[in-house]
Amino acid sequence: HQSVEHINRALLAKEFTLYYQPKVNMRTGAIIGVEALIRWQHPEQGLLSPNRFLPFIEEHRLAVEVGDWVIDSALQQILNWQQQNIALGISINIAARHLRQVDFAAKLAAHLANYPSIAPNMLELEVLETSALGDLALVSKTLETCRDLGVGISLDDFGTGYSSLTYLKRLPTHTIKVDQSFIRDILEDPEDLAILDGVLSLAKAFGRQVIAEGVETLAHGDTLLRMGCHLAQGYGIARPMPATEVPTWLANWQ
Ligand code: G
Ligand code: G
Ligand code: NA
Repeated sequence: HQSVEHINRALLAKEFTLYYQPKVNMRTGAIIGVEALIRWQHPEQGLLSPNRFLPFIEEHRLAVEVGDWVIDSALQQILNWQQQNIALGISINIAARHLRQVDFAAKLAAHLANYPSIAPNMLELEVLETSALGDLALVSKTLETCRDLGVGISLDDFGTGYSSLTYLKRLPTHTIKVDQSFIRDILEDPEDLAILDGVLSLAKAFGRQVIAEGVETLAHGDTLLRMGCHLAQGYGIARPMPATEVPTWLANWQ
């Protein structure tokens, strides 16, 4: 399934789908949104996770087509939930190649204009810190335009790339997502705890929110709360699920 032709056919056949993983405020219990995670419902191979096909897509211009599909699908889903009286924002992952397109922000504005009943702050872009973003001046300008549209911006997998601090300083992000590799061992590893503490101070100084990724247990949640990190996402809260399961999950939360 690693060819441009296969991916294009899958797009046409509507074989891609988005799963959604909730993000919560553990202190208040509020649901702050969901992250959209792409899956490929392959006719022969079943449900494929992104690591099976995204690396290939991101080497090609296809990253733009798939990325545009993700933006439109997320907006469609926000509208669909709105019509069920569910006000739920969606975060989408943006590939570096997609973000580097000079018309990225203009196209995002055009997508939003197709959904006049959706407030732009219902959409958030997760920018992957590990992917070389390339021309930082261009990316920063693009993200500023997106921010000015009202769209949220978060810096994903924070701490794992080679230019975390530069990105923190230069990119207009609202939120930092601490990579799950720093969260996993916080119960037993004082060094990871020190990293988390440092990231929380940095974020505070820069006026950014922090969300912890990969929160798998209640004990992780308790430790994070004690450290002052209230926002969390992870299997301990919910696994990524199809859109149809989200309303039931919301009704049963707490
Ligand atoms: O569930 P998980 O296997 O969903 O996702 C693995 C990784 O794939 C995520 O960490 C994320 O960075 C990436 N990913 C998931 N969905 C998308 C998407 O729609 N677009 C892009 N560019 N990356 C995605
Ligand atoms: O980096 P990004 O936020 O896009 O990461 C999402 C990836 O992490 C997806 O593959 C998702 O399925 C996975 N994920 C989400 N929560 C957890 C968790 O609690 N533990 C682990 N191991 N993976 C998680
Ligand atoms: Na992400």
